[in-house]
Amino acid sequence: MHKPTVTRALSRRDFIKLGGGLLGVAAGSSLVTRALLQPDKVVESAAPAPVVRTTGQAQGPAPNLHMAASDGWIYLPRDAAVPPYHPDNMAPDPFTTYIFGFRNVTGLADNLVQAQKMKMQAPAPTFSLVEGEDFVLKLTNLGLQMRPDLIDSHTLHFHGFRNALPIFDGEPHSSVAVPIIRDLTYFYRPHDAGTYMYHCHFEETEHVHMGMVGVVYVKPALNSPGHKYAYNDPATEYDREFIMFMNEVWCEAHWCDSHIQLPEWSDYQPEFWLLNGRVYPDTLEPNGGGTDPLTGDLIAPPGRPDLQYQPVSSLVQVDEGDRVLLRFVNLGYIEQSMTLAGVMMRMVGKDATLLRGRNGSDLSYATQTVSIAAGESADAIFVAPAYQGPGPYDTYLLYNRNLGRLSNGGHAGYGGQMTEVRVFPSGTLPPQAEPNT
Ligand SMILES: [Cu+2]
Repeated sequence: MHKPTVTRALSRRDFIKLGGGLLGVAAGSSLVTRALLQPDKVVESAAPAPVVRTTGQAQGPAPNLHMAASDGWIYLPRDAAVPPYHPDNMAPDPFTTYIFGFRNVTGLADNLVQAQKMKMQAPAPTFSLVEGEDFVLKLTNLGLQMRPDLIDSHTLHFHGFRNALPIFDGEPHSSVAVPIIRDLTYFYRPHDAGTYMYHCHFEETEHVHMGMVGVVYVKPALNSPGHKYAYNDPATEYDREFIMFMNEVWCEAHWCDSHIQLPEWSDYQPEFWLLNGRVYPDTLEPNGGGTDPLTGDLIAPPGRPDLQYQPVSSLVQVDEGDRVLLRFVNLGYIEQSMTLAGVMMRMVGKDATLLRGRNGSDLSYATQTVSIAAGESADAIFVAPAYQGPGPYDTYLLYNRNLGRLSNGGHAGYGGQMTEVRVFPSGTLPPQAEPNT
């Protein structure tokens, strides 16, 4: 089809329209192709403030959250040996396993941010947004300490989030990524409550498996002081919430990255099945102590220096009668099914979508098992059963019902994706301030 030829130069407004990574989409129009053939005009049009800048320059909006991307070391049980890949002979004591990852460095001085190179955590930090409230996130790429030969960029892709502009999507194939020692500020305006996930999208088969994965959730506008909901539906009210983030570790791939080798991804065969970055029984250990303001480094959980970079406990502690929201996210590569033995859960949301029909019909359902494929999320609420005693609490198991995934490295004994739900007598626990506490 013939279109009239447009010869005018690219205006500043046209350039802003292009700025969202729409170059590929728009490239078919004669306006764009002709304008791009006039490079001096394009340069002249580059008036908007640059969003990419070097670390430390004080400009642009103050971020709600500042994330750093780099590499690091974590701990998986040493006695679950997978020779020669686990424990990794390059790992500094007490760690065993090389990762790529993220850290929350919000508010840290620039020198402390830089000092977090090779101190990333697994999984990446959970963060939340509020429906209708703008959110600004700065991502700084610190480079990979163990692999100076790799000049990999990183991105932060908010999986399932509807972006107006690809430049904020962290999907580098149609937009931009963050090179080493640079940072990029992403902007979000969340409209839809629910449980999402995020990951680096740069060379994603590798970067996702190496640990650049985490949970982000959007709180609904219905929330008010003293009342928390999963969605804008009174039936989704809860008292306590726990994130259950699932992925795997294939030791050979992690070893290859620390030893400057290339894994063959079609051989994918993980040996460790992680819940919030740890395997049972470490899943029951307490949370880490947050960020040390003097060094910017993570404070290890009490008595467990080896879990310094796996700060999230999966232990579910609740009072009888509590309404408990479990936010399941699977960002491994294999479908999982998690069973809460003896307690019925109600699935209220799937993939950040309330299970309710357009005509208002209730599509939620009761189950003891949540099946969740890679890249999916699920929101399940259970009511903690009455405390029966004796003992300080009753214990229920939450575990992967594929029993082959309840061992570490294929060795004898329990391991993998398992944790406990402990039900205390009414009035025992203080109100919950943060998830997984
Ligand atoms: Cu990356």
